[in-house]
Amino acid sequence: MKRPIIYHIPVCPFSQRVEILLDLKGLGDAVDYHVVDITRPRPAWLLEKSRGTTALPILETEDGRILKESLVIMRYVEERFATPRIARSDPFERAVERLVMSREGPFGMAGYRFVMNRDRARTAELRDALLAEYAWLDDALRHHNPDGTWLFDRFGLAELVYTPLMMRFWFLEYYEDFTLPDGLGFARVRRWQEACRAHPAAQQVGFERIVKLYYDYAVGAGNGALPEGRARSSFVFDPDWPARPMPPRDKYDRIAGDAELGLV
Ligand code: GAZ
Repeated sequence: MKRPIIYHIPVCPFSQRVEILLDLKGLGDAVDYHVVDITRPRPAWLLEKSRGTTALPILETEDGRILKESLVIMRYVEERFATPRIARSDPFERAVERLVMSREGPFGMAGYRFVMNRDRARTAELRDALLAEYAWLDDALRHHNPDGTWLFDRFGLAELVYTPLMMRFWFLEYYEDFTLPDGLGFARVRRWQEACRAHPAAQQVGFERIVKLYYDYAVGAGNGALPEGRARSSFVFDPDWPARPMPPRDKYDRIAGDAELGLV
């Protein structure tokens, strides 16, 4: 039987959202996955499907129609494979879920700007900008479910939108020594983050893989771009990440070469 195809980049947080959603529905193999190498130019056949844009994931339906944007693809999956339902069914709760999800863009951007920065004079400001996003989430979680773990009674849509980003932010723990401050303003979101990262439906990637693959982001090169002095991206498929050493953490002082990173 033909299935929808998701074209994606390994460790891309946006396609992990769709993987988690299908896993929660017990439909892990309802779509096929096609992996795209971000370190090479996009093939012409793929650019034709996307009509020229390069961001992934994109979903292709069985009859060849194309959808872009992870949140749009998630909603398509939720409506097309409607049971079990993952979104809240109560209209007010559904609205709260959407409100919480509406901050995923600024949240993701704040973490990525922080990890990519190499100017020590800007570190405190970028850290505070990310903490402001966490504080907003803490307030929302405390308001809607002060004593629980999730936004409502289980790992749902809001959780699966943020979890891939919170897992990527392991790179901040490693490269920036970033952790949520102790104390009240972050206790609720810390509990949520820990439970989200540990959820069985979200184990497609782990700490070591993220820290190794995102080394280039930590030295300021995003989306498969090559940092200065390097011939190979930290996102290459070969040598694969388990065979490589843990990268150096001194991102402000220098950029490690291909050999040191185990890329040759
Ligand atoms: N809004 C889209 C969605 O699907 O939700 C975002 C998709 C996206 O950015 N995909 C990336 C991509 O295909 C891979 S994952 N890039 C290659 C290209 O040619 O565009 C996240 C960020 C960020 C930078 C990178 C990423 C990331 O901000 O992990 O913010 C959240 C890329 C500077």
